[in-house]
Amino acid sequence: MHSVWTPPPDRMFAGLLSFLFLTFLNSSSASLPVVITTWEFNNATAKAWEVLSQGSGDAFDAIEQGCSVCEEEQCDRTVGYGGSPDENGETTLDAMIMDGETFNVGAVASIRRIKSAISVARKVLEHTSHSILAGDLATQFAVEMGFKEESLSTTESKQMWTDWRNNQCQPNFWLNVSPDHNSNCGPYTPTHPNSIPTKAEDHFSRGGEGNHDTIGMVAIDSKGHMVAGTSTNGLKHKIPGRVGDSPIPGAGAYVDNTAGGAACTGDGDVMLRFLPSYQAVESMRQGHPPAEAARIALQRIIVHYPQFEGAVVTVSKDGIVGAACFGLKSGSFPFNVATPEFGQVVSMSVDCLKY
Ligand code: SD4
Repeated sequence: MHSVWTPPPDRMFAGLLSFLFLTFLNSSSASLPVVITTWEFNNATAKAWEVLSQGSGDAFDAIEQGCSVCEEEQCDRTVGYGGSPDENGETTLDAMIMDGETFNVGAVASIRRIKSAISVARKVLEHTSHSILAGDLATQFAVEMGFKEESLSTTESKQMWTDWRNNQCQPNFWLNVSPDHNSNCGPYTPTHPNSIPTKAEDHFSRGGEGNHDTIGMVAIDSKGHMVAGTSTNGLKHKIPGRVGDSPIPGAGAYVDNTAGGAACTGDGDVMLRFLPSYQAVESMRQGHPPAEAARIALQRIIVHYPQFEGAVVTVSKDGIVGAACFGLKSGSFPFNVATPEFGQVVSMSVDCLKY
């Protein structure tokens, strides 16, 4: 068990935390290293912090080992094996790692039967000239790199899938098909698309409650080298073959040593159309503070998709952190930060933007 500090529900501490947070957000620089993680994945952030502060100190190792903790713990069942079964009942994984110095990216999309998606992504970065490998052929690559091929299903994920089948395959992500996808399972055939969907109303919630919590992480080592990473099993009941934002550079995460880094969580099908992580990094480059950069990235989405649900975490090259969210049912977005000032993992939260 890692030593993780989480604030007691006591008002004084909550006040102190907000004060620290605001001070931190408004300060012009912070000391390094720094790690920031989407959601409250304390053990994953603690592992990354341990690597940065006491281990190799390497940002790649911090991201890989931090995200791996979530893959092993099946964080919220939305990271790693045994979660988000697709329409065939299979769990597939998306993951990415990006180097803020070289802009090199390694990613796997819809990888099958391999648990350690983030580690395979790192192998893509380190042992190939490509950026993204997908599906069964990504599995083949992983096996060649020494990873074990095994089922990602669990009793729980099989039950989730059975319940969904027994509920006439509701909810699902189909549109303009016959038989009516709102009350029937497939197979489907296409019908004339009366109107091409542009606003994806309630798109994300179609996957049902709890369809969130991808891990996205950005780390800066003590020399200012930045690395970002993501790992997810995507959305519950996704159509097999679906790839979300997480393995797409600029969408799920983006990082540039000369500006900053960002990582996203939420409705990936919508987010990847706007490259919010890239947008946030570019806003930081133009001088916007990290929290504002996160807000700008989301505002670009919500003017078109007011039903959107998602969040962004940001960190400038100087180690100042920020975050923003929109549309989350809870009204706020928890995330983790570790810095030398805090000396450990701190859980923070930001209220979601109002439309
Ligand atoms: C996806 N963005 O695959 C991921 C899901 C997610 O928080 O982030 N959930 O669309």
